[in-house]
Amino acid sequence: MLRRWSVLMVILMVQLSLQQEQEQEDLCGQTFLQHLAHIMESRFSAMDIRINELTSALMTRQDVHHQEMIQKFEELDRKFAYVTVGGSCLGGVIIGYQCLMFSNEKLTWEAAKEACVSNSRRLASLADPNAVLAYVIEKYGDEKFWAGGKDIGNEDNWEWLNGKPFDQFPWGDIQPDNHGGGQNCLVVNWRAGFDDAYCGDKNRYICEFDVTTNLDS
Ligand SMILES: [Ca+2]
Ligand SMILES: [Ca+2]
Repeated sequence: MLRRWSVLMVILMVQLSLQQEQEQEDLCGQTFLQHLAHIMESRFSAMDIRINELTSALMTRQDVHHQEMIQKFEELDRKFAYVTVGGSCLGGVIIGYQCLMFSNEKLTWEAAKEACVSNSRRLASLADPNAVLAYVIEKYGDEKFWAGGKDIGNEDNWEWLNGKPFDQFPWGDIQPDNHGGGQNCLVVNWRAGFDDAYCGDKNRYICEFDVTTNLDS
C-alpha cells in the first residue's frame, strides 16, 4: 500500500513540474510576441513617414512640371494663331510669339489702353520683355513706349493686364522706384531699360494683337 502511494506521489510531482515548464514557455512566447509587435509597429511608423515625404516631393515636382507644360501650351497656342493667319501678323511685328503693334501717337497710359481695345487689341502684356526692349532700342532709339504692366491701387504688386504676375522682371537700374510716390505704369525704354512711370505722362504705346478677335470679326 505504501509503495502504491509513493508511486502516485512521484507521478503527481512529475506532472506539476511539467505544468510549470509549460507555463514558463507560454510566458516567454508572449514576451517575444509583444517585442515583435513593438518592432513591427515602429517599422510601419517609419514607413508611413517616408511614404508621406515621398508623396509630398512627388506632388511638388508635379506642380512644377504642370506649370512648365502650361507655358509650353500657351506658346504653342500663340504660335498656332500666327500660322492660322499665315504668319503675317497683319502688319505688326512678331516678338516672343506675340503679334505687337507700335503706335506713332502719344497718349496717357489709360488712353493708350482704351485705344488698343478699340482696335481689337490690348495694351501689350509682354511675353518676352527683353526681346521687345531690344527691338524698340534698335528701331526707335530712345523713344519710350507704354506696355500693359501696372501696380495701380496695389503698390509694388506688379501685374500684366492679362492677369499674370511679373515674374523675375528685368527692371532697369534702381527701378521700380515709385518716384514721387505715384509711378504705377510700365514704360519700355527709359534709359534703355524698364521703368515705372507716371501714368499721366504721354508716350507711344505697344498693342498686343488679338488674333482670335480679328479672325472672328
Ligand atoms: Ca508704383
Ligand atoms: Ca521710376
